[in-house]
Amino acid sequence: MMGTVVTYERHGSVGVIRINNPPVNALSHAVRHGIMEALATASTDDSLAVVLSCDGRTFIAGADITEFGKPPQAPSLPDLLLTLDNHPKLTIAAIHGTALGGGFEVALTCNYRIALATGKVGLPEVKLGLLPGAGGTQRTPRLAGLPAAVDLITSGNPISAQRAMTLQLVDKVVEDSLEDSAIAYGVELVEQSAPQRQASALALSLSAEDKDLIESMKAKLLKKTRGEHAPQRILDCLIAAAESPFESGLKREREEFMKCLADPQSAALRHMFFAERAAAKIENMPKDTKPVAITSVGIIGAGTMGGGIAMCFAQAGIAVTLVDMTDEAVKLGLEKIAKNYAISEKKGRLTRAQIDLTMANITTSSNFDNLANVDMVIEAVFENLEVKKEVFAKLDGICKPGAVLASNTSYQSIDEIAAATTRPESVLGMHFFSPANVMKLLEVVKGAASSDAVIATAMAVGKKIGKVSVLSGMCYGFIGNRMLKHYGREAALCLIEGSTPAQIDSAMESWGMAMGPLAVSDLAGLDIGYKAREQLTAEQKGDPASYMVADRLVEAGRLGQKSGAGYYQYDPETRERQEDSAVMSIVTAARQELGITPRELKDAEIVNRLTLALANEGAKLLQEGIAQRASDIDVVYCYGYGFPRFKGGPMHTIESMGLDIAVAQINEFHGQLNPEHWQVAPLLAELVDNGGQLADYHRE
Ligand code: T1G
Repeated sequence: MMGTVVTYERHGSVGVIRINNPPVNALSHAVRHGIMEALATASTDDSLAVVLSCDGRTFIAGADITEFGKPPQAPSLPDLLLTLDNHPKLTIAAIHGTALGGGFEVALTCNYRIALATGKVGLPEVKLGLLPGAGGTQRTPRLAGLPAAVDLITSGNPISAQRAMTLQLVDKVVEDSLEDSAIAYGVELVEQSAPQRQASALALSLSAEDKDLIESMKAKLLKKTRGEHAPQRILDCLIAAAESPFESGLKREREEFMKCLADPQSAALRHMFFAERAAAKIENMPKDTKPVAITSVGIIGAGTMGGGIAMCFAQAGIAVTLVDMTDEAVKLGLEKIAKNYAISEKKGRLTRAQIDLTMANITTSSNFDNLANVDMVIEAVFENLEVKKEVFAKLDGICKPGAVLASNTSYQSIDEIAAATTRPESVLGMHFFSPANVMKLLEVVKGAASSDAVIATAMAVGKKIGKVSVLSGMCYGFIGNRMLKHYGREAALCLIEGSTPAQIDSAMESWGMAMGPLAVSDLAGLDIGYKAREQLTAEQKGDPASYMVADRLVEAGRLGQKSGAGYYQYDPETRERQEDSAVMSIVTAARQELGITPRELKDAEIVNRLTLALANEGAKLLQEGIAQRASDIDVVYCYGYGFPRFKGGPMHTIESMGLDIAVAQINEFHGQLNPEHWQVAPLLAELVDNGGQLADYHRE
């Protein structure tokens, strides 16, 4: 009757509809169909109440995201909820794990909700560029009030069962035996002749405060979620909820939901949802590969990166030994960590108790011998190959067999570093991004000798410390920085060809980048690139037009934010960037020296050149096997380089643009600009020829 994903059974006077659709009981077509059938059975049998509960680790965690973009199959979720809302029997949702999205909308349509104390509820649709499309924007404010609904639905963050109860979104919280408690609750409610409450029947009005709140949220979200459409559509649905009867509010919600579903932003955010999960999977890794359990870690280098990395591990409850050359250096490092935590405490992100607990996980030393028994060491000393090789040779003599030895290098060869030890199979790269305690990306770099177990360990520990780990093969700059070189080159060339720092950065920021390329260079420090170029030959440095201005700025003492000026002047108080005519004088001088006559560049050309330069290089490293899959590159750029998630990353961007259009544009640039810079990646040409997709590409 109902297939295997939904069953219906009686427990005395109570009917129990149980869903079992692993891994997260998503509302697939089969589940919707099964529930509809079970409701029909319950509506005609002599049960007095009906409980909806789920097997496995969670209550329904939402609509089945894999079904979006495919032809809809009846019953739709709104059809199902209409039946549930008008069901003749008293209905109770039994919530455990995470009742999210459509799953929480099912619960909100039941007359009562009971939850395990460990349970959470939420409406995360906005994170997928969507909005609650089955009554969530209409029922939530009727139960919890408009302010709470605004927060819950525009943030998309789940709340605890207790918090939900204070908001009238959950009626009862139990510590354990959820299903039995739900059945007993049903009997109790029937005995009390409790009404079949419907959230849809509750009144909701828009007070003056609510109006002000919504207006201020509109402005705040416009700023915070620059360029994203769903948050504004959510607010429109919530206004409709307060200004119109339930049915017309529901109709408005459906219209806005369909706009979101058709919006490329949602396709990009759904791509990112699955890309993040795919990135954790290592292809061709033997199934029996066991990651080493990491309970203690040594961090070498108590500078900005070392300190940030130490915070990640300490916060995850892993014992950290922070080591530097002198006691003074580690003391300074620890003080910096304490200062960072004081800021988090001030901003209410962490409590003093949490900070003390975390700090207790960090011990410091200037003696490498204290690393003899740690499970993993991460080296974060300054970016010099010889120094790193010395450190690893020393660790080789100290660390226990089986310890994982990782380098936080951004560029250097993992193979050369590993060769400085007698155990290259234990060496790999773990490339964190600054500030390491904030940025979610971790590039795990496998060397030629790195063992499967060591790689699996780094990927697993990355998840444990709250990072999104992406595996990279070994090449100069790995995935992110190798591609960034081409992005940075085009930004520098657009400047010298006729644009200004402000135009380039605002073109990229209006397009969606968190920060424009030249402002990012100022943040990172122009001297870093300058020193790296000093190590290169003229040939390796490439076209002087792509670095002359940056060199001249450094030689003029303009190192970026750290010196108060770079491509911009920075307000010493607010750190706000201001345009500076002195920069354009340097640019003009460089143009004259290189014989370049400036021309007008459109924002569209700037955006196209920078995003295509990224994706073209991405396709090259994908075909070389440096990245396992195209979506990994998207994860790297969205979590490490401020690429807008609602664009889905550089590879998704050209895929949705159309590879044939992207290749045609690259060929056009090849004709108009420096041909060396615009050689179409062979993979892109192949995919255009054979009608293939980047998303399906797997290196043989
Ligand atoms: N649909 C399809 N697959 C899903 C899924 C979903 N909703 N949620 C998770 N998966 C898959 C996921 O891809 C992974 O697969 C496996 O389950 C485990 O997930 C009408 C429109 C529930 C908190 O946004 O936030 O309802 O990689 O690795 O870390 O209004 O999954 O193993 O092959 O993330 O324990 C709204 C999305 C949908 C929730 C569990 N719901 N899911 O986290 O496991 S839109 C969501 C999550 C909607 C209605 C609208 C998390 C989780 P694989 P996982 P986890």
